[in-house]
Amino acid sequence: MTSDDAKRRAAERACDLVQSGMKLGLGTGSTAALFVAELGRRRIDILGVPTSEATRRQAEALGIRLATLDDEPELDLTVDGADELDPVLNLIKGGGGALLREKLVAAASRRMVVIADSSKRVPQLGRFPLPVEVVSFGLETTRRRIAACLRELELPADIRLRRSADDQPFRTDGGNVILDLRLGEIPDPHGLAAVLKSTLGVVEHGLFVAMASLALIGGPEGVIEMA
Ligand code: ABF
Repeated sequence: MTSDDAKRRAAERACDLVQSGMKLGLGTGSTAALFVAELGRRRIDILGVPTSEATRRQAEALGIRLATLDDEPELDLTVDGADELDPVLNLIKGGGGALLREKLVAAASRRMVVIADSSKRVPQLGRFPLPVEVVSFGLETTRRRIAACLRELELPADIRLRRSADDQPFRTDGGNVILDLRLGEIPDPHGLAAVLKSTLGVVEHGLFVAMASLALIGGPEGVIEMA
């Protein structure tokens, strides 16, 4: 079974949770795109709030009714992918650069369900570089501030500015840039999340701590549910 097949299984299972009339947060990334495609295929009448311009374009093309978070500040459910998830459903997200909108939409939802293939499951977060969205003004000062915090927490201060294919700094939908933190392991996701959140220049980080209530993990044996 390919990784795409595993992701598709998880995406289809998530679609089973969707009922007509729901207000849905629509995630970003290849797994979330399979979910959106399946929603379109099943023609379930929902109102979607996309977490990126890419997802907005996909949903629009499928004829899914869309709203913004300002129109609909309370959502029933968000379905989104992840870069890593640990056994208690803490996540690293933002590999695709949409972490800020993903977090805003997930936080506005009564329930967040993660869909992924089994390669995303880890015993401890941190192998995947942690994305941190920062304002580009004063970037070097913010980078130094983050490095100092990491040293204080005895974590490696290997911080890299994300670049696009044309070697220019990658820009998020909000016009900010992303620093990827190569930490190796994150023994205390809560603690690191709090420290990053209070660092000047940081807009948001890709740690989603205690936000997801269910993960659907696709694989050859079917779909495993983690709650
Ligand atoms: C989004 O897409 C993310 O936050 C994460 O970075 C990524 C996962 O991508 P994929 O589903 O393509 O593996 O959900």
